[in-house]
Amino acid sequence: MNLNLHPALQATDPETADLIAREAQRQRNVLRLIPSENYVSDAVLAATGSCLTNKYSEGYAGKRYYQGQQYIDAVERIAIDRARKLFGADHANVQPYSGSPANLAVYFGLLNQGDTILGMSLPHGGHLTHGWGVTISGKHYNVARYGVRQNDHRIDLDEVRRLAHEHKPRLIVCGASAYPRIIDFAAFAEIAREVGAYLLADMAHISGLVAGGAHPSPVPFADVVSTTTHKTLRGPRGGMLLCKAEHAAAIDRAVFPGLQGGPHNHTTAAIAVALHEAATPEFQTYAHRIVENARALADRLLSHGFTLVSGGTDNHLILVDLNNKGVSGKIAAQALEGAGIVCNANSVPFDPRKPFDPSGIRLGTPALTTRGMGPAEMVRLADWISEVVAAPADTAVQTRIAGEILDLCGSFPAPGV
Ligand code: DSN
Repeated sequence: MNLNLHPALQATDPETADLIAREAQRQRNVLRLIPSENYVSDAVLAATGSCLTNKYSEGYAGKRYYQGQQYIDAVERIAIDRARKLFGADHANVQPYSGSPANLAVYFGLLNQGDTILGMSLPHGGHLTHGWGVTISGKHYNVARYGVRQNDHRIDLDEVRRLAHEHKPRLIVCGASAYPRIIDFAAFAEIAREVGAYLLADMAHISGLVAGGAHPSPVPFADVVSTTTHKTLRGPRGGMLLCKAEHAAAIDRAVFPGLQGGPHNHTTAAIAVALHEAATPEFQTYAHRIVENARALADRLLSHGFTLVSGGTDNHLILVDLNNKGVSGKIAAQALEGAGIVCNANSVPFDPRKPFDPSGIRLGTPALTTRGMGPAEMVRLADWISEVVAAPADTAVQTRIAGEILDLCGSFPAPGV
């Protein structure tokens, strides 16, 4: 929390201030395992809470519809330069409000309504905006979907190729929200080339790993790469698009004026700060530690008899299939929260249960790694998870473990809270 602002907040609106303070306390005192969440640095938080929120600046640097852009233009240019340099991209747009609008801008910029998209199925790990039926991407475009193989839960590239040749998509989407393995972006690019499709790589979950050299980059292979800025990249809530030079004008036009009005300049500044942090050697170490921790957690969960989708992990997340434990994802997630372990219930591939109470839970290590936890803490965490899942109705166990976790959290301070 920005300590300079807090007294004013307290004085003006004690009710909201109290809720923020309680949320900060919650974030301090529990183990946060939702793989799309993190703790930003005090510097990122300060930029997010800055006076840049007061400024309107529709347009792009040097071509705005409002006066008074001396500093805003410079901030946006810095963010763009840092994004291009960090990821080796021809062009960057840092204005998307988040990942969903970023993906929508790609479809709006490169496709016509009714064109065909080939995307990863949501229950197999894809994202809603990759063509799922209830979203604009599923309603305004013709969608074909690929998934993972039943025997090893890896993306079935033979199926992707077969579907691409059958449906002749104008655009193929790769990237996922719940896929624990390395994605072969070069193979996707080859398939896209074979059928004359654009390739969009959504690296929202892994962009911090890519920046830190802990996952191969999609940037050399994809026409456009989308990302949020707040997951493993550890920036503010926001989005970015990176693309080849030939798509730059179409992508910029699609973001503004196509889909959005004024960019959120406080977010742009915080993205610039996060990109500065992500370019440091410390961040490289951080990215590799995220993966090391996920592997340690996965190994210990396996030793407790848990079934992991694909058998383990190569990245920041683990998908646990609880069918052999006789407990649903929702019940397990609620029991774990009672013990101070916060994760989310998640569908597993070929899930026999419904999405609102699916068979799995999704665990990720980015936030715990930011706190400085390592493999030893992951072992303790897996032991606690096993104990809670074995007796999800046992509130005494949950209370005892919540106390042990409170002690542990005291030794690993979290930035910003
Ligand atoms: N909602 C995000 C997640 O939790 O994975 C994806 O955008």
